[in-house]
Amino acid sequence: MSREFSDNIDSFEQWKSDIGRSLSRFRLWLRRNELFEKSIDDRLFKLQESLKSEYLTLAFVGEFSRGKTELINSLFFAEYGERILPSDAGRTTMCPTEIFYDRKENRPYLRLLPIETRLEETTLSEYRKMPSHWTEVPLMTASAQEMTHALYTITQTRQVSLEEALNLGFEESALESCEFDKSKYEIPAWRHAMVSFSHPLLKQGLCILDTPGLNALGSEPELTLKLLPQVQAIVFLLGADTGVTASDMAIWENYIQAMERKNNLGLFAVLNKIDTLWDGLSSRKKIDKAIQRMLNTTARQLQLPVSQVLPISAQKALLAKVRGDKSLLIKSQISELEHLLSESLLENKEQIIWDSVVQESISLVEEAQQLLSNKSDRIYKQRDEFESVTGDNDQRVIQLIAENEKELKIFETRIAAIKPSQRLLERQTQILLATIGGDILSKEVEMTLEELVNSKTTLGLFKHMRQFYIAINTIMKELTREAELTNKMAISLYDKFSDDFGMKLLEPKLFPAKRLSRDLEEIIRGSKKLNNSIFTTLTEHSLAVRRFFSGTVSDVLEFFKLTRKELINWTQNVIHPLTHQLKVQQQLISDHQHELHDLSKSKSNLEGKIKALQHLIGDIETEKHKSLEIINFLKAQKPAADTSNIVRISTAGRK
Ligand SMILES: Nc1nc2c(ncn2[C@@H]2O[C@H](COP(=O)(O)OP(=O)(O)O)[C@@H](O)[C@H]2O)c(=O)[nH]1
Ligand SMILES: [Mg+2]
Repeated sequence: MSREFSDNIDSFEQWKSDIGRSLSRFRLWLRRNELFEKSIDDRLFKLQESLKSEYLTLAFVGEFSRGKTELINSLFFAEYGERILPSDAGRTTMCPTEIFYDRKENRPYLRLLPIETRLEETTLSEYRKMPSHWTEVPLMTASAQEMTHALYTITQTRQVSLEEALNLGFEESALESCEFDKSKYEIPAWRHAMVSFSHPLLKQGLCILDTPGLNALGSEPELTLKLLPQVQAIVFLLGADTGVTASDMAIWENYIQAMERKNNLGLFAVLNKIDTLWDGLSSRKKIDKAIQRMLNTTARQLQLPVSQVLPISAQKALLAKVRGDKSLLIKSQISELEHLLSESLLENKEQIIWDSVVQESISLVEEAQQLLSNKSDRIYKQRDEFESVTGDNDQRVIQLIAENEKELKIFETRIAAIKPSQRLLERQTQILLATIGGDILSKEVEMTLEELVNSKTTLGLFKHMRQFYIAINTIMKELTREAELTNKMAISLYDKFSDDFGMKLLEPKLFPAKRLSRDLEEIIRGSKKLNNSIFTTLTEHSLAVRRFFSGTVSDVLEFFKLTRKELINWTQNVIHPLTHQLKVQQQLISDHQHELHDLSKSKSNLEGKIKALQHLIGDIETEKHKSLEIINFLKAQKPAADTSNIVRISTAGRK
C-alpha cells in the first residue's frame, strides 16, 4: 500500500501511544497526590490495554471473481513480488479469510476451520476460542514462494454427494458437479481461514477480511451479522467486465445496505477490471468515455452519487507495482482508492477510540481534579486560621479548636446520615439487577432454545424467534424504567451531599440505560433485518437458520451479562467520589486538629506551620495545573469531524 497509508498508520499509532502515555502520567499523578485507589487504577489500566488491542478492520465484499483477493494482493502485498493470496481461484473455492497479526501468539500461522463444522450448532465466535478445532498450516514468512504455497491450501476443495452438500448449507443451484464423477459435487474444504503474519501494516493493527461471494455470505449468517458490522471500512467490488449483475445487487441490498444506520463506517464502491475496457485500438478519450458511462450506470443502480464509485484495475496495479511501472500504476487508478482508504479507516477508528476510551479518561481526571480542588479549598481555610492567630492570643487557638472539633463532629454525623441514602440506592440497584437477572433471562432463553430445537419447520423457527424478540424487549423496557428511578436517586444523593458539606461536586455519572437499550436494539434490528434476507434465500437450510438464531440468542445473553457487570460497576463507582471526598476531608480536619492542639501548647512554631501549609498550597496548585494539562491534552486528541470525502453508508440508497 502507498507510503501515505503507512504514514497515516504510523501517526495513528503515535496518537494512541500519546493517549496511553498521558494515562500513565495520570496514574502517577494519582499516586503522587495520595489519590491512588485500586478500582480507579484498574480502570485506567484497562483503558490503556484496550488502546493497544484495537484492530482496524477493512473488509472486501462482492460477488466471486470480482477481484477482491487480487485487490488485497495489490494493495498490501505487492512488495512480495508475486500473488501471495490465491486470486485466480474458481467459483466455489475461497472461504472467508482474516489476515492480521496475532499479538498474543506472536508467530505466523494459517488456521483453517473444516467445512464439516457447519453441521454443528457451535458458532464461529465460539470456534475462535477453540484452536484445537482448526487445522494449522505452518507459514514460512521469509519466502514469498513458501507463503504463496501455504496460502494456497485455503482454496482446497472436497468432493461430496449432493445430500452432503445440501446438509452443509450449500444451495443446489450454486453447486458444480465434478469433472470426472458427475454424482459428486465440489465444495470448499474450509469454512473460515485465519492468517497471522508479521507484515508491518498488520503489526500495527490492520486486519483484512476477504469474503467470498453471495453463496457463502448467505450460508454464513454470522459473517454478515457479526464480522461485517464490526469493521471500520468496506470495499464493495464490482467488475467492469460484467457490469452490475443481479447477484451483485443481491449482496448490495441484502448485506451492505442492511448496515445503513451504522455510524463511523467507510464504504467504497469500486468498479474493478477497467483494463478490460482498454482496447489497443480506441483512443484514450473514447476509453475514458466508456468507463464514465459504466460508472454512471453503476452509480444509478447502487443509488450512489457517481463520485462515490471508483474505477480501478487491481490486476494492472499489482503488475505495475511488481514491475515498478509508473505509467501503468497511474493507469490502474489505484492511488485514489488508497488515499480514501487510509483516511477513512483511521478516522473512523479514532472516533471509536475517542468515544470509548478518551471520554471516560477525561472524566476520571476531572473527578480527581475536583477532589484536589476541594482539598486545596480546605487548606486555604486552615492557613487563614493559623494566620488569624497573633502574638500570644491563647483565646483564638482555643476558639479554633472548638470550631474544628464541631466541624469534625458534623462530618461524622453527616457521613452516618449519608449511609441510609446510599443503602437505598444500593437496594434500588438490586431491583435493577433483578429485572435483568440470570433467572429471568435463562427461562426466556431456555424456552427459545427448546423451541428452536423442536421446531419442525423453518416457519416455526421464525415465529419463536419473534416471540423471543418481544420478551427481550419487555425486559429492556422494565430495565429502562427502573434505571430512570435509580438515576434520580443518585442525583438527589449528590445534591444532598453538596448542600450538607458545602462542597462542589461533579454531576454523578448516570447509569446509561438509554445507550444500552440502543445497543440491544441494534442487535435485534440486525438480526431481524437478516431474518428477512435469510427468509428469502435460505428457507431450506434450517440448520443455518438455527445456528444463526442461536447466535442471536447468545449475543443477547452476552449483552445482558455485560449489562449486569456494567450495573455492578456503576453502583460501586457512583458512590465512590462521595465517600472518597469525605475521607480526604475528614483526614484534613483531624490533621488540623492535631496542629491546633500543638499550637495551644506552644506558639513558637506558628511561623513554620503557616509556611508548611503555604508550601502545600503551592504544591497542590502545581498539581492542579498538571491535571489540567492532562485534561487539555486529552481533549485536544478529539478527531477532526471532517468526513466529506468518505462515502458514508448512511448516504447509500438515498441519493
Ligand atoms: N482483467 C482483470 N482481471 C482481474 C482484475 N482483478 C482480478 N482479475 C481476475 O479476476 C479473477 C478473479 O479474481 P479474484 O481476486 O480471485 O476474485 P474474488 O473472487 O473476488 O476474490 C482472477 O482471474 C483475477 O486475475 C483486473 O483488474 N483486471
Ligand atoms: Mg477471493
